[in-house]
Amino acid sequence: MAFDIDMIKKVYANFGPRVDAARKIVGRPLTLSEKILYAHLWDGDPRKAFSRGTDYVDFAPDRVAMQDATAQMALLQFMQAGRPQVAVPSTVHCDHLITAKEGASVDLPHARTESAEVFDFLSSVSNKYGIGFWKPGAGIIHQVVLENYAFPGGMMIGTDSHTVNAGGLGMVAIGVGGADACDVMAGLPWELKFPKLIGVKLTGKLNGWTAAKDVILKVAGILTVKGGTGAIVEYFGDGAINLSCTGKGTICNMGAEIGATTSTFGYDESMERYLRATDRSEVADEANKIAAYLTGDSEVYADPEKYFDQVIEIDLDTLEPYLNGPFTPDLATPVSQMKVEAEKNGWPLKVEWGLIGSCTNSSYEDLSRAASIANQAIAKGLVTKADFGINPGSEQVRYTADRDGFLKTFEDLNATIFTNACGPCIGMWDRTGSEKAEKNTIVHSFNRNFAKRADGNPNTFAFVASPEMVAAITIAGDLGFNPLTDTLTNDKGEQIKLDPPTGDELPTKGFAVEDAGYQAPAADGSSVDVLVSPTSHRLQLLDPFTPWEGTDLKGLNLLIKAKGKCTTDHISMAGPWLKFRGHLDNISNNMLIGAVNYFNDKTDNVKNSLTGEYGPVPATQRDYKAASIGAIVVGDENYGEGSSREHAAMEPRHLGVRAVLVKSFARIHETNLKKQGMLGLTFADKDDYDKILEDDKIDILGLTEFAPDKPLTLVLHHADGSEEQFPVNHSYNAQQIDWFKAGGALNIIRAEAAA
Ligand code: MIC
Ligand code: SF4
Repeated sequence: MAFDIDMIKKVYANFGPRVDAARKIVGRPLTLSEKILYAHLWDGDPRKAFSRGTDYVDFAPDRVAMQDATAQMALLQFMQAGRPQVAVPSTVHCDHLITAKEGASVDLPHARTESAEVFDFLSSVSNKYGIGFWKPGAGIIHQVVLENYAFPGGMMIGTDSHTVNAGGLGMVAIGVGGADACDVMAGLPWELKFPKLIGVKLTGKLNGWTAAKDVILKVAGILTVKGGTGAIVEYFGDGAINLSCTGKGTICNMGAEIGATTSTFGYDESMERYLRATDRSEVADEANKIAAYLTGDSEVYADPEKYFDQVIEIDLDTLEPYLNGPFTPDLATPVSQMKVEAEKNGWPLKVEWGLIGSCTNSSYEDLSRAASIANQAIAKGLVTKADFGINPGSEQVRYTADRDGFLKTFEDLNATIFTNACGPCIGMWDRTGSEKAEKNTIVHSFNRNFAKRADGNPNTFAFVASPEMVAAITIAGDLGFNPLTDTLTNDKGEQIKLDPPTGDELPTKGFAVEDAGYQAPAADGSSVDVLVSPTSHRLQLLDPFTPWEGTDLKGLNLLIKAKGKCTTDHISMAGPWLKFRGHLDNISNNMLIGAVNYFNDKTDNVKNSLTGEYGPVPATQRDYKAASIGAIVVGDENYGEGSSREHAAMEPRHLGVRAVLVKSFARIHETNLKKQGMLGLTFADKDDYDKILEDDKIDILGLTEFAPDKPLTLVLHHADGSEEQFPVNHSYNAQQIDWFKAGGALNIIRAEAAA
């Protein structure tokens, strides 16, 4: 599984000189984020200062990570790029395609059979192109990356929005679509708008029931799901140093939920301890040599207002534990006020399930602290009132937690130990009874809680909390339970108060594992065959998208005007659809089925302008495609928030949608649209959203002079014969305009490889 020490040494050899050069050019002390960015410029040594939030910059990431659900599309694209091997160290992790039902011993073998075709494909492509392959059961990508590959000061991209988790080990790690990963693996630069910077100063020390999770639950409450857009969040201060490395990972992980490009922490002793505990003393020794470069300059942290675009301060001494939800991760309620809030809002107080796991909170420390609560419950004669499920983050965590008795403790409380995988976090949860769509409450230690996310039931109210709080609330079976003040009645009728959690940051006896689940690629993969059956339902080789026809787009149909929240889960649902992630045509049957139609408040029900009848979104669009009529999708704020899945961009592209026009975009989704040759536009005046009517025919003008910073024009031909027109903005730079013209970025790479 070898982390690449030579690569790390090379990064570190350049790091100091490049940071010194950047400091001179920028003419002031630097934040950590800036140091990492300037040390990873595609052109090598820094030559100019970049403006944050404006300049597009080419970077050279050190690594690529992909998970099974997105790797399929990333690698199908890579196969078209015409390269014999990946250009940077890359890994694939099988974690999303494993349904949680009975428990790991039954579920894992079942998944291996059910998704054998996909796992075999990923394993053989990895083998062929020099990619490390982590088998199903090895663990969740971000936990495995933190344990094996992340390193202070490094830059990584990954085809999953929670790639940002590696900020816990001082990286700038960023979630991207598969097409971006494909570029970097093909040896091309990776482009990003130079981010803005949000500084979060942490003071004090966590205590009592408060956990690292509560820091980010609080930050999410302050910044909301859009507040981090276009920014790196950099944490610093004494409070940061007092957090464990995996706790820092938790905080960075959920930076995805505030839309942040990524989050990071400066190198410190907690990271050194973690590196040594995970068998990477060599990396720690190297990092120690340049430690001063692996954190922000002291002047920056002494006067943060001067250097960050925004500064937030959180005192860990007084931070309360939070429960965030339902239906959005930024609705933050202190545990002490939950009872009142839930009663006021009609959120069901009875808790049906408590789930611990996900890439956010499945570390050894997390399990140990939750187990300390479970242990008390057993010792004090309490049982869980709700069902209880645990997904360990990796085989190494699972094996060690088993050795140290935590899993037995959970099982003694009737918990089900699910596979080391995403499971319920991504709707891969065969929850008994969820089809009845009953109103119910669950609590979990995951990061996302959009409607239907965990179990497909729109009436499941999901609340996000720390693992120890999830354990306590699962035992109480009551969302309003506040373990800081409330008591529970045990089997003898006594009133029991739970003591605050205790736990170990790292296993005192060290980590252990028998088989971590890693498969190294062939040294020479040229003779490895990658087979994709033409009759497969799960995999389909890609056909290139057609280039732009060279004219303005006229007479487009309005496919849907989406109302309110439209996340990637609404555009391309996960759960049962995950199995089609390698088959573009089949997965396109879920296109926008979760989006709410502005004109009738229904999901998956739009007017077909050819027949006048209402029908499902994908079928309607297939009709337009068959009739060679282009279409446009209109959306609200933060359209495409959530996941990095590029299917949300490729499906509309595949089915003939020509443009997506919204009030605002989430970053990864906007890039994904551009990469696939789609037009992603924003209303110059957000009120123009109201002008779009159901029967409109729409023109997009100005494409023959498509240029950076030059708005396009939208013309609405209303059904009553009247017309309206208004400007629409775009953020395409010259290169992205080339992607649009070529019909997608991959068409350009392919042409270059063939030349
Ligand atoms: C998620 O948490 O939504 C996912 C599933 O991990 C996605 C990636 C995907 O859609 O496959 C993400 O966050 O990027
Ligand atoms: Fe997996 Fe959930 Fe993490 Fe996404 S957020 S990588 S689905 S555990």
